[in-house]
Amino acid sequence: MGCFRGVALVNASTQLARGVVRQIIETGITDVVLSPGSRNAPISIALYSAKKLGLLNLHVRIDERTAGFLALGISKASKRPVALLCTSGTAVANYHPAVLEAHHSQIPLLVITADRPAYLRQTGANQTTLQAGIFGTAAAFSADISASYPELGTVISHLCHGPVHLNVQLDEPLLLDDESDWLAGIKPGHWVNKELKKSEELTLSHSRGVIVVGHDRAGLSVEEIENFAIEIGWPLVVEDPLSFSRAVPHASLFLSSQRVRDLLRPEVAIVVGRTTLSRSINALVKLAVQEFVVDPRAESIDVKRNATQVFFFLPKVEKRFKQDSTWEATWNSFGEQTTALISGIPNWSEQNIARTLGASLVPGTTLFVSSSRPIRDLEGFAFPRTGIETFANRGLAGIDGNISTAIGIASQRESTVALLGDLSFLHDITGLVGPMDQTRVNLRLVIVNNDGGGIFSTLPQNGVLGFEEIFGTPHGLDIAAISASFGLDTTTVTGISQLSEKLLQPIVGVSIVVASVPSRDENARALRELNTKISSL
Ligand SMILES: Cc1ncc(C[n+]2csc(CCOP(=O)(O)OP(=O)(O)O)c2C)c(N)n1
Repeated sequence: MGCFRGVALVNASTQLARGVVRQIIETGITDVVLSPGSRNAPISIALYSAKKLGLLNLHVRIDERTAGFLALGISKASKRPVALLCTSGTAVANYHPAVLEAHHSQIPLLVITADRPAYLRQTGANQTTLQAGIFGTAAAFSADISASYPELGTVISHLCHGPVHLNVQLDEPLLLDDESDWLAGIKPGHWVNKELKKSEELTLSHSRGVIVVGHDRAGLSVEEIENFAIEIGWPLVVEDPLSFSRAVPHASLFLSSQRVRDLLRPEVAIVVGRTTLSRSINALVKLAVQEFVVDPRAESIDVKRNATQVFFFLPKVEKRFKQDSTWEATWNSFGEQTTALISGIPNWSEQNIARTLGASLVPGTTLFVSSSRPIRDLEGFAFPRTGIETFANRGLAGIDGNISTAIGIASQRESTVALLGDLSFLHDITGLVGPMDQTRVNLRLVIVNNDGGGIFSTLPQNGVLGFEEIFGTPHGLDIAAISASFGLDTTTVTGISQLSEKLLQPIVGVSIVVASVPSRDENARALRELNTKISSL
């Protein structure tokens, strides 16, 4: 028994749990994703009290892997830390994928795992493993705390570097033995993101340069990058064309031609963030005489990032070159020629689905896009525009947790669309299990169903012995029936006008549109044919 801030006598675990929850609220954390269990009961009960008083939004998910990605999505969209809580044992390990993704994207997740007291470790006690520090270097900070009242200041301060792990040892009794008003007078805090703004300068003396922007923009805003690019005046090559209307269209496609790359060989490339989608863009960057990288993550995560110079923030630019109008005109001309070429792609194809979706999203819509072909089809085939806010899990490009991340993002926005491959959908099917009413979510999931991993047909392993069994992995499942079994409004579309019509309808609640497409083989063939045409540009 102990005295918590002089309020009442409570058991040690309840006291500890309440201390943790108070500090969560005082830090400015507003959302917690909880997965049920016994060992975490004191914290779960304390969180519920806080929720009842309107101090926290509590999201409950039975699957910790799903919960982790839900928290990731909420944090990405709200730009605030989100806390997770689970019980001891395998539950903890289920957070690992989301923790890794959060680490590589520097997303502040406060991962709270309940544990038995340290004296029970390695004694054969039930549901007890060495879970303190289990996330290794993926956690910006790990703490293993026990009954004495913990000040979480240090723990919380590390959230600006990514996920933080708080392992909490809770001894029995686990249930509360008083009903005191322990949250009286609490003042919810306001989370302020640490701004990384230092003044470093970059002098540019060559006129033939290019600015390349990775999908997650290294966490920088579209506006900051736009202004930076306008000031420099070089062609803008982006992985996410839905955020930059002045980007050169279809650059990832025309740069796949060695001849075009040689013609467009830049003297300087400025790379904002990481470019993880197209070999063609990375090949162009390699041709540059000088490469400058702008990415805050190079300070702590990608510390071996190699470039002429690495900046952790957008530098102030001193321009010592004359604008070369023919340089930009050459880039634009390849963009225009490619636009003309892709108008010939099959109408009902994965490429045209991405292109149509990119063009038809209503301004103000938020888009989440899964890894694999969907994000590459948007990169290559969507025409540059603005008015859409885009998200993807590009930290580690996993096909896991995509539904959950999209739901997390959608819970923070009015209207969200997610474009997912069928395997990405199936991988996170438990993301659909959960009381959707707890999170106000307007989300339309568009599933491109090519019955397996379409990307592998576009890669060199296409055609190896056993390809279908070990790469293609057809599942033969009825995605629409699966989603309908979750009680979700489900439509199957098999034509581009049907899809366009659907995309224009208001997004209310969670619904699923299954875009059933021709074979993965046909898709790869269409891409090859296009590449052949591009190589003769
Ligand atoms: C968690 C995880 N497991 C495996 C992979 C490897 N992988 C990359 S793409 C892919 C197939 C994705 O299929 P789907 O989502 O249907 O998209 P498609 O390739 O058909 O566009 C796989 C298995 C991964 N990126 N992440």
